[in-house]
Amino acid sequence: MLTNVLPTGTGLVGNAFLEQLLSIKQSICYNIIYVARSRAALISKDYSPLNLGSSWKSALENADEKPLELNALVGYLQKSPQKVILVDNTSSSDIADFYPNFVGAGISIATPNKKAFSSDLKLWNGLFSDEEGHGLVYHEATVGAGLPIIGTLRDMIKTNDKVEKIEGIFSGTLSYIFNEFSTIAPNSVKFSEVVKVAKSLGYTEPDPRDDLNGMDVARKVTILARIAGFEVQSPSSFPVQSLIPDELTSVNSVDEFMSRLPDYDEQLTLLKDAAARENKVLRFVGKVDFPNNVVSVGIEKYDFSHPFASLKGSDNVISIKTSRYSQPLIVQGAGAGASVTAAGVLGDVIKIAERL
Ligand code: NHO
Repeated sequence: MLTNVLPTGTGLVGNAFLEQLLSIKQSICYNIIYVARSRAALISKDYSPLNLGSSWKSALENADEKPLELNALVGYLQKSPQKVILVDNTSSSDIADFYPNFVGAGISIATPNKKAFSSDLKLWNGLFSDEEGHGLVYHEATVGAGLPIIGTLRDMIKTNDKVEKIEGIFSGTLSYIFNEFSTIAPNSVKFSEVVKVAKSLGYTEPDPRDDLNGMDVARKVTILARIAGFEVQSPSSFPVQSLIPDELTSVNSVDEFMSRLPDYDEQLTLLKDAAARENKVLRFVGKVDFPNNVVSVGIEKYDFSHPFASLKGSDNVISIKTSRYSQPLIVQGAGAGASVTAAGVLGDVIKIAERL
């Protein structure tokens, strides 16, 4: 069997994805007919596989074609003699907003791009359909990178289990920061010191406020809540605690933000010390709580014996309590990084190809 695959976006994840796709041996043959980055593309006009060896990066660097405009891309894909899978490894909102046009034209999508799934509810509602001729959409890597979270939750819903509570640590960056800041063994480390180390190790976004504002977690919680049946309008329609002091939200430079952050350590130190006196640690979590009708993102306290308290490094963890799993199902492991994220996307490509 042949499936045509179109990786779009060759950054950290896209690069790892292509390396992994080119190295797998499967009964299904994955033909790559289009590879695009922002300003250049390799396009197979006759739908024969592009000759991508180990030199695909320089071929793409030197490509003189521009990526197809999105309507033209749909037209090109509709004429493909084989079924096609669009792999969106970008963080583009324009491509995400266009997903309904792709799937409506029978084109399937695998992606780690959270935008389409965590923006307006109307966009989400236009993505999934069992109708004949509708493309399939798989997005396991939008939450927890390659960890089996979205597929597991969807299987629970399909088999008519009832989700009661989802609770988890969904940001690799904030996982690292809180695992170092609030530990079972007493420590006197300051919040700003940990943020500084995380930044120097490359664990944060270039501007750490993009992690500390809680919005990445809010997007992931929006996705999980919607799968579980909670009609969340958008990631800004429920409470999200920001870890950025109010006075520093509008500071222009990252350097100034980092140099002033220590002035605001006291509040989090008091919170950490109070938790420690109760034999608890602080963690930054997302929650979907059906009995209490609450979706939220923010700092919570957990007993030293709780699985979230012993988390290491930048691991993610999710706990799902359902009618069947009254003792919650727990999934834990590396939830950030290019290779595990790309593996999640590749797993989706394989699942789609097996269904086409
Ligand atoms: P990059 O490195 O910026 O690459 C994006 C590429 O897309 C660039 O090469 C750009 O040229 C291209 N591009 C942009 N617009 C385009 C267009 N219109 N046409 C063609 N190409 C276009 O970004 P990443 O890191 O490779 O990320 C790619 C996608 O994966 C994003 O949607 C991102 O949100 C998602 N993602 C990445 C990670 C990660 O580890 N890098 C994760 C999840 C999803 O598991 C990860 C995670 O959650 C990390 C998180 N920060 C955490 O938990 O702490």
